[in-house]
Amino acid sequence: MKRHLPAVMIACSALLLATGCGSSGSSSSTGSSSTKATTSSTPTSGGLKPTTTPKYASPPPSAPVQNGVVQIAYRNIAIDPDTPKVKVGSTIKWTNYDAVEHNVTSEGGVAKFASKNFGEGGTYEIKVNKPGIIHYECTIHPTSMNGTIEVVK
Ligand SMILES: [Cu+2]
Repeated sequence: MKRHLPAVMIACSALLLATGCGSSGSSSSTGSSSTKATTSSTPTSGGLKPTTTPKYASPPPSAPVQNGVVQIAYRNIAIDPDTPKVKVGSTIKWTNYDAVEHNVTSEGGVAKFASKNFGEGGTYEIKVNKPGIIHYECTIHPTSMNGTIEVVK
């Protein structure tokens, strides 16, 4: 099922990106007014830039292997750290430090999970029991909030 789909995945991501951008950029619905500029400040006008597609960066080979409870911060519509390398059996714990809601939703790999949307001060945690790569994102802000967890034995 995942053998022959790169083109589809790209198209799909681009779609996600386009709709995500459109809705969050032009809406005037709730709060979140000026807190979004940080990462990639306004391109031209259309905003259909392939460079902002979620990339799921990988941890550098030299990254230390963490274990126990590994903390990840959701801050400024970004993930920190976004590419931790952890030992099997670790607990990953996300905390939201933003005034807007986020979620943690797996997008492929050795674990499957999906949190609810949670607001400032909210947390979500999972335990990783299988070695391999996990990709996840906040489905509300997928272009700037996508991350990778590498689980090693
Ligand atoms: Cu988010």
